[in-house]
Amino acid sequence: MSIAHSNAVNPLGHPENLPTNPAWKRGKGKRPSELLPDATLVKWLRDMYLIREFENRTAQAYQAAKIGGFCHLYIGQEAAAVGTIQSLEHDDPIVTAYRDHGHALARGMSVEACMAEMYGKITGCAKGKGGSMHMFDKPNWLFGGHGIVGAQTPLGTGLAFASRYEWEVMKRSVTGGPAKKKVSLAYLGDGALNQGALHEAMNLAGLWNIPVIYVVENNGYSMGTAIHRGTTMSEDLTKKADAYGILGAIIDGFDVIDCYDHFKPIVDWCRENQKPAFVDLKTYRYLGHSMSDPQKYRTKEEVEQFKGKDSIDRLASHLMTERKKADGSFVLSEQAFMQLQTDVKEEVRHGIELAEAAPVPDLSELYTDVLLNPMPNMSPMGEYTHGVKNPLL
Ligand SMILES: Cc1ncc(C[n+]2csc(CCOP(=O)(O)OP(=O)(O)O)c2C)c(N)n1
Ligand SMILES: [Mg+2]
Repeated sequence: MSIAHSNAVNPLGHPENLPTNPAWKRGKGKRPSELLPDATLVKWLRDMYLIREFENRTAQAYQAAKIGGFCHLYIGQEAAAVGTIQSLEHDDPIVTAYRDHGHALARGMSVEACMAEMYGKITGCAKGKGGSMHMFDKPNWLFGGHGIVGAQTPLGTGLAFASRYEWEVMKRSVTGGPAKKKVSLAYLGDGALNQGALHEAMNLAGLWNIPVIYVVENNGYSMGTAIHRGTTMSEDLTKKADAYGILGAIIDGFDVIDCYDHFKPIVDWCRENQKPAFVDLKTYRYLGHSMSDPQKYRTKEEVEQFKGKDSIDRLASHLMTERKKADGSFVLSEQAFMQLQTDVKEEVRHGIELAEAAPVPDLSELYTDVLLNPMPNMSPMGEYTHGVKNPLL
């Protein structure tokens, strides 16, 4: 007797029509980045350079004890945030882990709001109460910055579910305006791959066709644990997506153009079909896990090898020596690149100056924004709002 459990129908459709096999890869049509205005690519360069400069200045401020608590820098991974966020609409929600300054800046948060948050100042994006790991920016559709490894993945799934519910059931957006087809991104580190919450979320996303993309920022290490020592099938993580009937892809997250050209078709497909995806985005962090990490788990040569193909250098060189304007000249001159760097340095310096000068929150802030109960009369939780002391503490 044979018991057949297999479902013969491929839930994703014909392989030819999948966004992992876009037309440009089959020699038809242009790459998505070729269709963009030159100025857009220069803006990407600026965004990545801004993150790099911001992080270098953050390291200095941390060493000078101006920033307290945990602090995880994004240097090396800039192309991952910029390439993926640039593939979205501005009102597509995103949620990420604690290495979050790059996502916040790439989403449009000001240097001042981001730095003031780390300084614990009232002008910070979370009034100085969240710190480095908890960047939050509702106007820019960034729903945190989360310190518990993997905890943001069900939240990203919920954001995507809410968007689909608005579009399909409510036919309106609760934040105003008409409902539209959206995609949400839930970023996670490779260390979150083994968290149960991720697998519960992926199962629901696959089962209910929730338009969320799980973006694994695979920098090869979870603190000091190399990925192959921590998770199964590390050489092909898309097999984890297969298990839930979710489209999987491996993308170079170290080259912003390549990242965009491969990621954008996936975003478009998820939006159009309201389906989930899972992306193994290969990247690398140049610095330690956090500000205190002796890095005994990797060699200096390995770090140098990645620095040798740095994403900012690569894009700058592409714009200065390969990509041409309509008039035949290169898109970026050496002088314009130098000016860009000077402007960014000034922007960061000014933002830090404002953050330093800003006041710390008043003590009364301890009791605001801590818990918001939308229906205080319908639940005993009402007692906890409006600054009432938690009786359990
Ligand atoms: C549930 C949980 N377990 C353990 C930790 C401690 N911890 C903080 S960061 C981290 C490593 C995560 O690495 P990865 O997800 O690869 O992110 P990366 O630091 O490389 O960006 C761990 C284990 C935590 N914050 N939450
Ligand atoms: Mg990692």
